[in-house]
Amino acid sequence: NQNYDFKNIETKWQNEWLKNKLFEVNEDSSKQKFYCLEMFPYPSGRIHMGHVRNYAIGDVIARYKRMKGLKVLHPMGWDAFGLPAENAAIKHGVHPAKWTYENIDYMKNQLIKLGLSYDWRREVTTCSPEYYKWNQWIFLKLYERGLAYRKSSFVNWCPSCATVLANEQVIDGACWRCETQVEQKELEQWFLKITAYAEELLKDCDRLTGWPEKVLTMQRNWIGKSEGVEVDFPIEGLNEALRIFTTRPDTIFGVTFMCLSPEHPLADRLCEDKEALRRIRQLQREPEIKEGIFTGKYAINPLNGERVPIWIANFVLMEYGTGAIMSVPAHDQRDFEFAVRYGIPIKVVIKPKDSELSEPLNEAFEDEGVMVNSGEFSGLPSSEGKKAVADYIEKKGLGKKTINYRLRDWGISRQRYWGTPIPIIYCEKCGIVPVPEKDLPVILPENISLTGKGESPLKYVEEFYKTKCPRCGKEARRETDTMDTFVDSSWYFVRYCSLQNEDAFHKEKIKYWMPVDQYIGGIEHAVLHLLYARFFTKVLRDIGIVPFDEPFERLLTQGMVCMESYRCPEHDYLFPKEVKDGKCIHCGSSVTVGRVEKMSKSKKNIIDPDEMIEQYGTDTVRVFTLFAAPPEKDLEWSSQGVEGAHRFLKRVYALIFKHNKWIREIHISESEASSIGMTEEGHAEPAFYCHSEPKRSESEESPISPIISLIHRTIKRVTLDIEKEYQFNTAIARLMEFVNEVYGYEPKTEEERKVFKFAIRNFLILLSPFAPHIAEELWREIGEEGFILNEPWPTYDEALAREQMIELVVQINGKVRSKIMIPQGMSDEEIVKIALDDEKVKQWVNGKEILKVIPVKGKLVNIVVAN
Ligand code: ANZ
Ligand code: ZN
Repeated sequence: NQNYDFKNIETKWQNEWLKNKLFEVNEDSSKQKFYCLEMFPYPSGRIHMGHVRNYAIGDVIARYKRMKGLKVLHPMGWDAFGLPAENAAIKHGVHPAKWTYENIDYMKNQLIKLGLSYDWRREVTTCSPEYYKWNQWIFLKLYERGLAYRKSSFVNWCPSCATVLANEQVIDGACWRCETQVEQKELEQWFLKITAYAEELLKDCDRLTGWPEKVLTMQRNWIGKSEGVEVDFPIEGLNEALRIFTTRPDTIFGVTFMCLSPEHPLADRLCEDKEALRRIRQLQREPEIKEGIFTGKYAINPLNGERVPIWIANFVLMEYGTGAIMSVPAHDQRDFEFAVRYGIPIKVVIKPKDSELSEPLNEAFEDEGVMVNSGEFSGLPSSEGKKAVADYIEKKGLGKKTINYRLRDWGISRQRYWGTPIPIIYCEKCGIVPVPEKDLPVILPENISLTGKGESPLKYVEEFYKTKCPRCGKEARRETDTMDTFVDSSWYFVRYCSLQNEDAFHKEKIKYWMPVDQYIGGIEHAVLHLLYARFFTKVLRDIGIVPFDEPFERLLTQGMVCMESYRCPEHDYLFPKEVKDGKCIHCGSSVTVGRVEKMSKSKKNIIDPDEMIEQYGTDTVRVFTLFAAPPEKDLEWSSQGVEGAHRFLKRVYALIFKHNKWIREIHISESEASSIGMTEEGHAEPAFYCHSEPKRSESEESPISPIISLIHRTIKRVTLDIEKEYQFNTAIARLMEFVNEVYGYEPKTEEERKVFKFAIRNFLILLSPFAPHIAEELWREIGEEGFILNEPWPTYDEALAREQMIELVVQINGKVRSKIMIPQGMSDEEIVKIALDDEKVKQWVNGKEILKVIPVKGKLVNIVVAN
């Protein structure tokens, strides 16, 4: 077919690939492996452009590594438990399971239509009992080791989602999903002791050299190690002390009040105003406005014997340190604001090294300085003072040095239906009894009525909760909460190592495939998912399942897919389709164009992948998303860009069809192959070429054919662009350049034809990871057999790939002042930079003002300087 019929081509090859099991992979100990993983999607209904981008990046890497000769594991699955399924059930009356599995069906088909090279035999669906059984198994292992425990605590509660949120899921005091203000609620909950691994999780950040620095910084801050001291402040009139945690013992002489968290066990005893206490407990934590109540009681500063009032304040967290603090308003901004608000004295005990503080202070002085008003410690620099005071406190038995982590244990209980049942039974006689391993999985019952109220739906399903105690056999009750779905995604990458019907923890296979060599996903998971996955990996290591410490060698966080939004005065936000020539298609009003930002349903600045594929084909969509920006940068959607990508592929198609008839007929012999730097099969092959010394010198004498040099250069550039930080955008630009250069070329002699065939053949291989369907189609068109994915990645000859050099002439005020050798084809911008950086040019300019710089045709730069 002379026309680029992408629809037929794409369906045809997708079917062929599946039929021929092209993407199925098994272990092969004689070969090096490469595990390429993209974050699995939540089956929300449809794939969006963010997915397309994520998976296209992964697919190029997987295909490239495979062509480089590695065994590539490239799996996909579904993060299938979660709230939206339940909400859909409440809203539309469909069962969460039905909703979820239908979405999976639809989305799987979309992924296949994107030409993604997944081994579907490994598909993971977290809501299936075969999968969540292992969530339960891991939970039991954690329980055995004391790493899963139950406690009553205040939890973040989203009244709108009617569920508990992990601290990680609360952003600026609001629910990460629906942005409702989060409240505090007391609940019995199951916790996983991630804090037991805090130090290792922190330390191993240093080993993750293949991770973006900003993700590591977020993880380190999240773990939040801080070194300080715990100090006991005796409470006046009570035979008890108030233990506080501070990182600034050097400020202890400046304490003017103490603060307890509203949840502190002493709060009830110290505070008589129960109503005020009740009120403060409802308040938001980590608040904008600091609120407090004075208890009427005093504590004694153990260092100077001063009496300081005890307050209860909403900014003190029960979960951090000891839940109580010594407040030093002169040197802590939060304390300062609180003191100003409530008229508490402010006492300076640190002053700047070389100046005085003017009092009263306008704000806290938080920097290092010199201790003053601090008894025998006065005069010490505060950094030394920290240590000196801490040592003194320890020596006098007033407290001890401690390390605190901001990281808190992971509360996993959710009052939800669509999740993994927690495998625990409560018996009146035996207490908490874990479900025996042999009884796993504890199956989520299908018959359920969902109300969306804050209680676990399973509480009302008698056939579920009614059970026998595994220990004494008496009537008992099952736990009716389910697990946070982040449990599911904390180990799914291990499950992919074996096939669906195989052992979930197949040690040999895990040893072969793990760790993941390249993980690709969104930056939004920088702390939540990525920290939990690291935690689980360490737990699985300690259980003896996985023989390594870290799950993800390299991490790529891809940028967002962005687009401008459109707004009509009548119809509010409009989909791009609803705008024609700047007008709303419904009412004709002019639309306002909003700024370029992340595609989102609420702003309607979205492009549906299905529609794009329908209109332009998958290869175009892939090439556009990969070409428009480097993977880690944000990408702006542009219809001209998509048109451009499409035009490029049409041009490739036309190029091949201009030559396919004769190309098919040509055979290249071994000796001919070596003279153009390739093997008989047509691959560029430096080894072969380099070993035949005489031929090298021959070809160095005669000028190299520009086509040979072009293809070697293209192979080199594309390969290096992929190897170096996956710069697919420039790699594709090279391929476009190649097509431009050869488009009008007509090989005449037999020799030229052979060279040209060689070039075209290699070009198609280079194109194939980006646009696999058209590459496969054209591969057959030029008479090749087999799948292009099974071809080895071409290598290049350094000598042949060398740039053609030209002389760049630099004139200053009309006189030639320097001549510089540069590669041909540089842009004006590049030659200007080279010219201005040249030593000779600098000498001639000699600090004079440059009035004008005029680049000419890539080979001359005129500089005009003031005299
Ligand atoms: C006295 C002091 C004086 C403090 C000063 C700071 C500056 P990081 O670095 O995050 O560990 N703090 C301790 N426990 C707290 C809690 N449960 N809720 C809220 N704040 C708490 O912070 C440690 C500091 O945070 C501690 O040191 C304490 O205030 C406060 F000039 O003690 B500091
Ligand atoms: Zn029992």
